[in-house]
Amino acid sequence: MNLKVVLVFLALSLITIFALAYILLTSQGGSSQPPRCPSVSPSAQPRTPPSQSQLFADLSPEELTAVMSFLTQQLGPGLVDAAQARPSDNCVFSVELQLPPKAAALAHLDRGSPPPAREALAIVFFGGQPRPNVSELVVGPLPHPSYLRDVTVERHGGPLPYHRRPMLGAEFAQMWKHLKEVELPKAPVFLASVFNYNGSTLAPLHATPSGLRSGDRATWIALYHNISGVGIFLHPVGLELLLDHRALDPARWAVQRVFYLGRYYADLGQLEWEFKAGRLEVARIPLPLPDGASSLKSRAPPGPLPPLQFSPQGSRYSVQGNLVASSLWTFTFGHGVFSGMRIFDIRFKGERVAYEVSVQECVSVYGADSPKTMMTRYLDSSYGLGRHSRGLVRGVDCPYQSTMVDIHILVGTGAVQLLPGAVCVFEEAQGLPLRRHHNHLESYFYGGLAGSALVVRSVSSVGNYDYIWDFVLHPNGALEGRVHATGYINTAFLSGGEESLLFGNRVGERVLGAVHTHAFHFKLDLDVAGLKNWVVAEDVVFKPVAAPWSPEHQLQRPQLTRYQLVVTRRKEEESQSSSIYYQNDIWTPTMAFADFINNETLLGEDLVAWVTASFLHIPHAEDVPNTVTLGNRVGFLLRPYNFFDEDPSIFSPGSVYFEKDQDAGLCSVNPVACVPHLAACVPDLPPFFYQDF
Ligand SMILES: [Cu+2]
Repeated sequence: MNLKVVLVFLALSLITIFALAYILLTSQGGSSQPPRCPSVSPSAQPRTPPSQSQLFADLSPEELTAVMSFLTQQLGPGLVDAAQARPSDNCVFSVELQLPPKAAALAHLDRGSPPPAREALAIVFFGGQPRPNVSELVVGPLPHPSYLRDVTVERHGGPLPYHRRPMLGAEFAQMWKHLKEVELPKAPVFLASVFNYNGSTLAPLHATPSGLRSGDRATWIALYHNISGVGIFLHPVGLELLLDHRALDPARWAVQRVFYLGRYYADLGQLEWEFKAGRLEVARIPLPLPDGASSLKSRAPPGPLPPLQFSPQGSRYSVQGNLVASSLWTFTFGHGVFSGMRIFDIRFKGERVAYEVSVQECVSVYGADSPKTMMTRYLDSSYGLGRHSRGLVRGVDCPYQSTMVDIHILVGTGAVQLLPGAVCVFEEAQGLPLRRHHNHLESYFYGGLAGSALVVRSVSSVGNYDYIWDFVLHPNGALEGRVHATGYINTAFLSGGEESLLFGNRVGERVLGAVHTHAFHFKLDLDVAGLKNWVVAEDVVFKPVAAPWSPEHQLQRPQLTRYQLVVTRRKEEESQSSSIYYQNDIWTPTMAFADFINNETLLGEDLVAWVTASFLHIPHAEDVPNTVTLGNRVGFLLRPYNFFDEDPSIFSPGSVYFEKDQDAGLCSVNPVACVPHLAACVPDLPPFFYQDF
């Protein structure tokens, strides 16, 4: 074979190799996209749930509309839409589900009795009556109301004075209108020179309660710089005004005091006069920058997304209306306009363990040296924990494959409001074994279960803060409630005096992150193995004991002791621990929670545990722009305690067990070995969609 032939042969071989490689690579490229998995994203099913969950379901848009129509017809033509109502008008403040009495609900759920009448609770402000008041009206039966019952006196021991009414959006708007149109024009030079005020660059934040004694409605209002796209909460300018807005005619409202840099003034006119005379010490505060420290816009270059979790074999739970079911748990959820998230008829493996687990209240008490902040004691149910829930963002607020559920509310306006995707349900992969053991004494085996839990979540964005409420159901029968705080901190102007740092840390040029508490109240109406429950509170003390076999030596032995715990008998009239009327009259609560506690016997009764979880928040520089959820979490955990004969998670799907001589790589031996095969398809993720603005 001569050289020419060899070269031609080599060239042909190379061409063939390249051609084969190309075909191989392109054909691999064509099939490198794995097939799509079967649909695994459970969507919320329409509201045709079994009647058991209908008992606790929030009112549908049709029911809310029917109640409004009925009230309009019954209460006469003088009714004004709450969105436009003046204090001297009559308006429907809110309509929501009236929870059924427990006895009637259980008779239906457990003994097949007819369901109790479905009813609504309407709160009506009667500002246009000779004796203005707030009335609570039960309206039923739904969906076609025919009766109306005034329950105000039976629930509150008398009429509800008008000054206790929660603030309407319309009242807040009217207060700001008064300041902008009547008060701020008294100091045009001062406001423009010191704060760059141009008519829109200041916004108000209110202290609550509004006053110092029962009957007051006088609110300290602090002004903050207001630039589009930036949270105002981190931009105090140091000016605060005390507005008396008790009069039903806004024309009679008046500013009683003005506070600026540690001094009090009669009104803004005095401040203007002293400023012009050069006698006023001022702190000139530049307008915040749209991309400054308080902005939430990303300051990182684009990069890969964080890990996703998905269910390779499809969802292990279902959501039908407000009924959630998995192989171990079933419950129904609701969303109180004021009290927020709640779940009912909670069953583990078919057996009820709790009748109701709900949020009751969310309290923050602040300290600082400015009047607005030192006055602030937020009782957020008054603003509405459910009312201020907003659409949750897939992949951030909830795992991407969560089931998003729409909520409808009617509060502060006569129209039904849709909160799209304000509740999410998902199964959480915890990245931690719930249990595991690797045995290497005498015999060799491994057993474990990946930690996962069924979660229902909503987030209340009440002003500056966002509270993430979770009820978490674990495969070992444990029930957890938890809340994380995030969002903007509330700040005060840093006066510069040394004393101001007694109340927190400096978090901006002239900004004090004010110290405050967060306290959350939960209601736990447990029905473990029936209605009759016992409270057995146990703690452990270490007691010295002589070793029986060697009495001259002592050992410290842990021993159970009894422990004080506050639990009450369940009473229909003690259904809630807080009230939306406390915020504006904290001095004379109509029904104080402390009165729930008496010396009643708690053995073999239907019991409710009232749980407070709280933490102290001393804001620091890293709270800017937002407080992070990490470390700002509290809650409760209810674990089975001799209720089962063994850990029921042994029955949970997904358990792993293999022995030394087994091939753990085989799908038939170890379900986790199936994952590479199962995950060889692309999860069928729903498109990203958000509409809650
Ligand atoms: Cu805080």
